Amino acid sequence: MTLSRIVEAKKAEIKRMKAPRRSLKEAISSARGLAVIAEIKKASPSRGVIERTLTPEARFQKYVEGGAVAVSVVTEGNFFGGSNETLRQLSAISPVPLLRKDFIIDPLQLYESLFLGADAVLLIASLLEGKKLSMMVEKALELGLEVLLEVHTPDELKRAMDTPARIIGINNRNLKDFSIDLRVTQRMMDLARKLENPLKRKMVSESGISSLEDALFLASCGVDALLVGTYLVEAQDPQDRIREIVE
Ligand code: IGP
Repeated sequence: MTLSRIVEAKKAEIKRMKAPRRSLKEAISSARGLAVIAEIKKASPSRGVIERTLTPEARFQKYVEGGAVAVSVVTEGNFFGGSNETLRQLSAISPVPLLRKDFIIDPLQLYESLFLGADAVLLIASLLEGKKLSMMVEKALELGLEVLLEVHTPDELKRAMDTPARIIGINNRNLKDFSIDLRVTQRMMDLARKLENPLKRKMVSESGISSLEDALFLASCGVDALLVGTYLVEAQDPQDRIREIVE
């Protein structure tokens, strides 16, 4: 019967849509030393425009060349100058997993991320109250999207550990006043080890990394990866900065 064959073919198509093509968790695991997730971001509320030299494509190539295990693409347009189109274009050519960085508060945005070609999405614990956090994490995973779950406070870390998210991001930046404190990573790593021993999740330190010394300090806190934006975006040759950190 033709209809059943059409449906069979559709089922296979849907299965492919749901299959993660590039795994962020595996990319972090397979890094030889410290993994770097390099971010493409045109502007930020705290700094204004920061990208002054390269197109997203050119910057992307340099990140991959430098040894970034994954690339974070900020798609938020109004405050960060990002665009969904950039993510779509990079997804078609990327050999590394792509993280969609946006303010995801509704399941519809998870479907959108999938269709834009994201491999993983950022979810921010402080924006998802109560049961909504687990619900959104589960929904993303169900769609074959990996989750980088961002936390900034002990309470958020505890909530994150109660979800099935396999990658936790510790944001050194306080999103309320944009202040940076790298010791947030140190304190949260201590707590993470108390909450889950041995730690089974990949831990990422995010934001405010502006020198090799910063990277080495965060590595000493025991994180698996660093998410670096501004420090790389301000460099015309970001591949050198990435190499310095990963080597
Ligand atoms: C990168 P920085 O300080 O290296 O540019 O930070 C990244 O952590 C930051 O862009 C970020 C972000 C976010 C952006 C962290 N959480 C949530 C948008 C949304």
